[in-house]
Amino acid sequence: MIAIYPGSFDPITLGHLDIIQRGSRLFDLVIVAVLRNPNKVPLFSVQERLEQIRRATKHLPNVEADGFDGLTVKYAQNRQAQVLLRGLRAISDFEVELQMAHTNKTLSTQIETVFLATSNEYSFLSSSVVKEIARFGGSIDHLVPPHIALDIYKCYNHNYP
Ligand code: COD
Repeated sequence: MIAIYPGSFDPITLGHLDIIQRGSRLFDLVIVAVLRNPNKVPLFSVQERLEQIRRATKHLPNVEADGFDGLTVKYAQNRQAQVLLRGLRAISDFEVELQMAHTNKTLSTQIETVFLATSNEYSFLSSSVVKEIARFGGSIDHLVPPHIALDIYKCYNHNYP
């Protein structure tokens, strides 16, 4: 069974990676799909994010990273995927995720959304939190893989704290 894990991943965090790692044990292939979103100004380009994800998941043979445009379900259909994999951190995620899952169901009845609950230690973690801490010179070593921490510090012109 093929699962798409769609998102912004700007940048990918240990919380995302936990979902990918656990998803890779459930599905034959997990495709981490980065949306090319013209409405958002990202910290990293889609190409940079794909390289970060590939490096962070190189120990997982059944995980790949790809960019996509447009509707997630269309991309899933093109990749012959049956599942959209999503992570849940809190009630606030649940409301948004449920709406997204129902919307996607109206677009394709064949594709199921599967949710994995966050691991306890990552329940507070988001890409925005990581960027905010780094912007003010705090340490993010416990939140993202080391190569991504370096990329982020570089963006904010900070040395490794
Ligand atoms: N622990 C567990 N899960 C986590 C954690 C964590 N610490 N951090 C993030 N996650 C989960 C999120 O809940 C989400 O499920 C996933 O990881 C990705 O998160 P983000 O923030 O990188 O990506 P999103 O949620 O902004 O991605 C939104 C999409 C790009 C998937 C969405 O906008 C989309 O599908 N757009 C395409 C247009 C479309 O198809 N629209 C119709 C559907 S509404």
